[in-house]
Amino acid sequence: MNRLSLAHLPVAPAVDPRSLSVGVVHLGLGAFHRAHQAVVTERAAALTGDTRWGISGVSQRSATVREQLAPQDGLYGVLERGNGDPTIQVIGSIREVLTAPEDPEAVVARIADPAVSVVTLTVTEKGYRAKNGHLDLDDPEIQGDLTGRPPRTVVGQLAAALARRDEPLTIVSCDNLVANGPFLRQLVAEYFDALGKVPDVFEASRFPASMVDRIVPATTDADRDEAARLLGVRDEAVVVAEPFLQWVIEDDFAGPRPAWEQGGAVLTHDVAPWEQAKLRILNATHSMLAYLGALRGYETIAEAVRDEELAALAQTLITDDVIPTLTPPDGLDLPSYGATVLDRFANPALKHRTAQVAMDGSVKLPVRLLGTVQDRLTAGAEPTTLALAVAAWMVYVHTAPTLDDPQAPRLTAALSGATTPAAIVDNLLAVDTIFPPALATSTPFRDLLITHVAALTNR
Ligand code: CS2
Repeated sequence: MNRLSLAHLPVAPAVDPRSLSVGVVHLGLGAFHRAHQAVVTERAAALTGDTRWGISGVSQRSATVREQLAPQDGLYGVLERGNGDPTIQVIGSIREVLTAPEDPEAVVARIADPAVSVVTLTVTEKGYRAKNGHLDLDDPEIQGDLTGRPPRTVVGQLAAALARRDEPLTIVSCDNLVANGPFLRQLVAEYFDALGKVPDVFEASRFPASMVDRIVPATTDADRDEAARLLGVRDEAVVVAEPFLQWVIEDDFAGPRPAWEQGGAVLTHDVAPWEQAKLRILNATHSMLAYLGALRGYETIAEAVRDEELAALAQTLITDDVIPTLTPPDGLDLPSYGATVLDRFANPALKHRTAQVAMDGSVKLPVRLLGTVQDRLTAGAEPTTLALAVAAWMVYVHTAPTLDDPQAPRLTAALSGATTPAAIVDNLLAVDTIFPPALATSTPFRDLLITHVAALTNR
């Protein structure tokens, strides 16, 4: 069977890829970007006829993504799995693939290119290399970048490129972090502080916040076979997604940008209420279902949320513990949003693995759960179900045969010799890169955690 490419194109993308020049650099060329920003960017180009916004995608790790996309001229399918039969659409907005570890200089040069005015990022929580809310200056890769070598970290890449630019840049974080844009700006500022020089262009550059939402499970061989069946050609770069897609972006740009609003994004002056609602409702519930579901032996989120007891707990988390901490963004009804989220999780065709959502808990928990716990405690409330979610993570960390987490060594060390619920809770609460002092020393929180850990380990 032929491989998808410009020469073997069963369905044309919305825009002729050959007409696009590179105007956006995307850092973190994983499945999520391909199913999200790349789709919105292409739709915008199709509707406006503006051909300046082809994407240069940067893979931060292995060459796998390049091996998948380059032989396909950057083309790939988005396999949408909703209620009915799956559908597939070929996307052509990615015009170049760079692999950072192989050619770090090319990444800096591309971001510094005057034709590029926007950088977007999906590098996951750990890609920011922060510790306790600041750039981790003890991180060996950050230290390496600060010596002036071709940068290997995201913050290093952005800083090196900004230092070379004459025109300001807009950098749009699309990761699940609180105030992601301002946070990234602060990390880049801390990097420049450590260097002892700030380029002029930094002040005028912009770091809008953005909220992204689409469930994109890791692609499997079965998905690739399905894509081949639907397309009649092999697509090694296919990604799977649910029909739902949302992108809310703070309208704060330093220069030209794609007309993303034409592609379905919402441009607004205040992203914070959207972002808080999404992180605290969707991502928090996702993590809770991942840990509780994995502990019950469920492979997928859909199986977990179809367990009546777990579905009821997810609902209680949203209604009792999360919604009271939120201010709804204009036009969003929080209870119905919560209901939609649980419906989306129940999509059996997605096969989103609990193990995938469970990974990197040490960097996800603070963003999704711990801020809400803190708010409830401050309000004098008992965050019972939030504590259950955190306890489920604790038991998962304690029992998982292998731990996929940037802090795995520290977590394993913290738990060595801990056998009682109180010891498990106390040893993990003492991990100060996860739990801020106010939570680590909260008696009501600790008591709830011990009760839940005891119940979960008894099952
Ligand atoms: C998930 C998210 O893997 C995870 O931790 O909670 O990737 C989630 O699927 C997306 O944020 C949905 O927009």
